[in-house]
Amino acid sequence: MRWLLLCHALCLSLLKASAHTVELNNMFGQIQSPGYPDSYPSDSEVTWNITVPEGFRIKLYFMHFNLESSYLCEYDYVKVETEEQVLATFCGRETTDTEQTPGQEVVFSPGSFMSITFRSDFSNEERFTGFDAHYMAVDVDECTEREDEELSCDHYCHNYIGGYYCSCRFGYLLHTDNRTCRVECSDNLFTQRTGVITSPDFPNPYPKSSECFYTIELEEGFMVSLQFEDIFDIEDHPEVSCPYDYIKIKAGPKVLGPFCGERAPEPINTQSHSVQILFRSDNSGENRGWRLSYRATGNECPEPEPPVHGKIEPQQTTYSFKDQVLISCDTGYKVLKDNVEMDTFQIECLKDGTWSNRIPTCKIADCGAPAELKHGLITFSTRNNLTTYKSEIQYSCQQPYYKMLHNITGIYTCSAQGVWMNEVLGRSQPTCLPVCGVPKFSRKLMARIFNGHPAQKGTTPWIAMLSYPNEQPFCGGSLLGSSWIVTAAHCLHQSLDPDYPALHDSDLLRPSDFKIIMGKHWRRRSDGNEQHLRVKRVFLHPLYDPNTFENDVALVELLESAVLSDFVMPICLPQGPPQEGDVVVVSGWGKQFLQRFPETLMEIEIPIVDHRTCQEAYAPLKRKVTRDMICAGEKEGGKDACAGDSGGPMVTLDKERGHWYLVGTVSWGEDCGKKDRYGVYSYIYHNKDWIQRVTRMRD
Ligand code: 4AZ
Repeated sequence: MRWLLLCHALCLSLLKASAHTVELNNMFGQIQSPGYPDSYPSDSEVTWNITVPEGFRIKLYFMHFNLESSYLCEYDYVKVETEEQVLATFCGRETTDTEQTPGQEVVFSPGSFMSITFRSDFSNEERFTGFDAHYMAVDVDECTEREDEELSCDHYCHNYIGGYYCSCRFGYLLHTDNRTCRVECSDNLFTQRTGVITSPDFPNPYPKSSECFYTIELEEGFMVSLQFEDIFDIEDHPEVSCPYDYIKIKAGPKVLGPFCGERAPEPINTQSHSVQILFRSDNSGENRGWRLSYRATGNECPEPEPPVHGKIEPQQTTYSFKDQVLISCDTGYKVLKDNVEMDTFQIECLKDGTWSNRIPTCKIADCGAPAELKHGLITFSTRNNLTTYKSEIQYSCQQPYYKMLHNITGIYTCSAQGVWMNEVLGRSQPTCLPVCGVPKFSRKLMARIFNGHPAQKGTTPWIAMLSYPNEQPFCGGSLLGSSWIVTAAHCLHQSLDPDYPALHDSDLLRPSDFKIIMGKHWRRRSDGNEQHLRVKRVFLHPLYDPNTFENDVALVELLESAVLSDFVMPICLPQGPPQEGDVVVVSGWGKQFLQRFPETLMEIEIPIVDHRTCQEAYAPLKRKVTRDMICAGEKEGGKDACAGDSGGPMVTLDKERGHWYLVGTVSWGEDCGKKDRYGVYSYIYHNKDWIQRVTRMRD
């Protein structure tokens, strides 16, 4: 008893001293009642504090359980708890007191901490063997088990052993809370005059933890008005004004809002051209957001009055700041602004409600005075010589000496663009070309006369006299156009040594060595119709041969054009070869029989001679008649050209076209008017291309 008493006092103090706490940090372990598997002592208290890492919980189960049984486990017990709550209290024996023993029950801690306390009271009537329990850390699947919505992932949850993490849908960013998904929405600039702005994802719930900035920035002078439309749903609080999510509007110095809830703000006229909108959301809530349309308006300008003969586009009922209108005029009219003509003119409504410019007027298109036409004249078809839109003028050439190239009408109309227009030539001018080969005075058909006969004045207006400055005539020629003379090359190449007539430049007549006289009839006298013309340049045919007289043709360019008249008119160039037997007229002031020169221009009418016949006639004399030569004359002789006639015209009438044309120029022959000796002429048709190239004359 002494021992017992002693023990009672000592053991109690000892046991009280054994009321201790064991800290456990392992991932698993075993805990047993004191003395296990022997019976546990009375008055004993042991606490095991098990701590496992965050993200784990503790699983506890019993392999053996044998404690004193009591009502509500008042005496001996095993209590399982966390810092906040008791998870289970066990006592009794597994065989008899199954109600309060753990049996197969497994206890889980909600968090990473579990405290197990074993306690025995002062008396044990029987022998109890205590308990044997095991614990282990088990993973928490935060993704499925988390009840606290405040802490769950906003979009996607990924569990791993000992923890979890969140991720976001495409287009979202994980907030620094590692849980909510926010959006990047701070760079929204609106510069158009109208637009619609919505919360992100509208009308789906807007993202959490986001701060969105929207800027409407227009030019000064505009005023932005805002109107919320459709759904308005921003997380609200019944007592506090917009504590979570809100929209705030800053316009100039004014700040409007915060706005939240389900009632949209009334339309707002900001009176400012620059508006900032802030939309903020916190990390919770599922609200659908908002949509607002904005419109920028400015001061109105008065309706512009279209000018007479003009219009204004676009036509609107009102015009306000920055609106532009285009002023254009009816066809045939031009916009006239500050004395400058243009097609259109644009004006703009300014911020003070005035137009940027006065409205211009419409002025009828004016083609101005038509350009003068050389050798032509202009007649106006409209009264008062009008040159405005639709006015008509008629160009005509000085008849009968000139005619219009291409035989066009010459009617020009003033176009809407203000230029004179012809239906064929467009805006280019007509050209007046000299009429050729139709003399005013037609020759009377003469009865056959011996030799030549004097020409009637004016019947050969194309004939040119080549004369030295001392008025001594030396050759003939023919007028082409108004500034060219065609003659014989040998007229301009006067070799000092007739036996070796090589082509030396020094043997060529220079322009100042001779002159051209047009309108000549009398050989030595003047009748007032002559024109003395100076020479500009001389062109010998490049294949002219002074030995054979091949290509005996030359062109003389006049320094001043001939004035066409009843007595001065060019000859036409041939359209084709003449026919054998065609009668040609040869004219000149050359020698007559008995070495006498005539008083006036003389002419003969002779037939073209077959080339072969001519060649044969000259064969005995060893003179070659080549393809560039053409012969004329009568077999029996008589009518012929002679010295001084060289270069002069041999012409015939083109009956089809009704004009005279140049067949040849007088070139050479054996003596003059001899039987079986024909006159040889430089064949113009053969060298027509060269003539047209040099003179730049067209057909
Ligand atoms: C000459 O000496 C010349 N019978 C011109 C023509 C004829 C003869 C001589 C043709 O210019």
